[in-house]
Amino acid sequence: MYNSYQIPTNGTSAQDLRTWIELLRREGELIDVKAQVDPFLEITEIVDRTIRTGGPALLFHHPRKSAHPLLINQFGTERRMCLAFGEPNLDAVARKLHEMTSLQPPQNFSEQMRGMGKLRRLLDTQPQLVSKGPCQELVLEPNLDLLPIQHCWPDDPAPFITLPAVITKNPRTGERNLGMYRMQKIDAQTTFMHWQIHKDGATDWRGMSERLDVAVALGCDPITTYLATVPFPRNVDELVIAGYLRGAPLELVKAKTVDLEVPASAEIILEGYITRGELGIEGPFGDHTGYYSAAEPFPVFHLTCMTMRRDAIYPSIIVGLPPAEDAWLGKTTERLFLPMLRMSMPEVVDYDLPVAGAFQHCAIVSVKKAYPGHAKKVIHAIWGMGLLSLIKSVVVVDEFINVHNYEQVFFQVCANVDPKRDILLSEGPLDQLDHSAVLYCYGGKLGIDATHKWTSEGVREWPKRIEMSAEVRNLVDQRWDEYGIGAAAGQDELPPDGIRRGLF
Ligand SMILES: Cc1cc2nc3c(=O)[nH]c(=O)nc-3n(C[C@H](O)[C@H](O)[C@H](O)COP(=O)(O)O)c2cc1C
Ligand SMILES: [Mn+2]
Repeated sequence: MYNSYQIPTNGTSAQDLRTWIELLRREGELIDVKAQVDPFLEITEIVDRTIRTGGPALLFHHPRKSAHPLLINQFGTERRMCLAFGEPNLDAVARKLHEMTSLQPPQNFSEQMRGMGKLRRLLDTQPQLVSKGPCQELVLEPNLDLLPIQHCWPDDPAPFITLPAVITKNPRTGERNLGMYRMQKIDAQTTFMHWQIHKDGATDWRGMSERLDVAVALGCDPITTYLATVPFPRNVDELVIAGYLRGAPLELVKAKTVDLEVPASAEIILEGYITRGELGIEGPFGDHTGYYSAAEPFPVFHLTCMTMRRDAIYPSIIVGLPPAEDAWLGKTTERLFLPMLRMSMPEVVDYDLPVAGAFQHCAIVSVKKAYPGHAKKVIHAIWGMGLLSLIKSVVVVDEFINVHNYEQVFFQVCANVDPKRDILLSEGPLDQLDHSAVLYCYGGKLGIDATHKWTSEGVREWPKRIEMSAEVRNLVDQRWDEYGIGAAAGQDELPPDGIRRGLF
């Protein structure tokens, strides 16, 4: 459980970017910047400093050389993520999603009624095709020069669209996918599409025949934008989940020049296509690993049309040395997937993907051990599960350890691990952005079993942990004021934002 917040909208969420901006402004979570700023590097430096101090979302009204305002850092804190969902904490969001994904046959009347409620919500929130939408108020010839696309870091070769919700359909089944993949600007009508090989977008691309239609939504409601970053299994339509979590269907309109539907309330839509076999060298790009990712071949996206709202707002994000704005996007996904992780591994108590591990290098998992080798089973299971299979190092601790307290975890690793007995070295697929891997997307894996070992796991008798008795703890709690020492220190395990900055 992370932090809980006062959320004025309680249970409801902003249905488009403009109501979201209004909400952020009302809640003191957004600052309007009227000074002219340069999308070439300057915005990055401003935002980087803002994020590192837990600062507000920024709406730059006058990016240089563009008539469109630029919104950034909308997702930069845990509270803003909670505001986006209209829920007091991220576990409440996880519960809501879990309700939907775990519809079971009801066992009794009251479960039946509850189940009907969920089913009704699911049916009532399916995406809906409508004939008109604000995202098509203006229908333009494609011209990316109009947008304040950021040139993020000094060694980037060009500006990159960093917060796009990219829509494709599986060429064989027609199933829709929504994903976020950066787009390097090549010229006013062309970009690259950074579909890493493990992603759903890349699956659709590999399955394409001569032409693959693509639509890109910029400036959706916050839930839809966030869901583009979530690695759901390929057969899940992120727009269905969006409706369910928003509590209202996502309205879609037919794109003008491609065979796809797009979110009606988005600020800007880029329509276009990818031609089979057409690749160019994308990157390098200052990435969320804290390093420049390598220049590599990626598909070329040709724009056929650009539609937008009048006075459209352009959304952006900066990634770089963690923690950056994507920290809370990742942490939200970590919370969202805990119930799903526990569906296939009920022994998992909690897990943590450290921000410093860029959500791909490290997982800490606490388990309720029930049999010899149980921790090692969990390590192997993580390496076989969805995108978690790309995790490089897995640390397993006992159920009573707080996985979010890295000092506690490190203590367990130091105290409980015999390197010869408790380290698992393996190999397998790694994230495409992992520059440390010996081979491309493939390399070594480390599992650390930091649990208490049992004699059945071949150890001498394990010692007892030092713990004060509950009786004495209660006594001291009650008498504390009497001692005159002042407020007890060290009760908060985590700072208010849940990120232990001192440990990066
Ligand atoms: C800000 C941001 C930028 C991202 N850029 C990329 C990218 O360029 N390429 C990529 O493959 N994944 C990128 N991701 C991760 C994907 O969005 C994520 O893996 C998501 O699950 C992709 O959707 P899919 O599972 O439907 O393929 C990015 C995530 C964020 C938060
Ligand atoms: Mn997907």
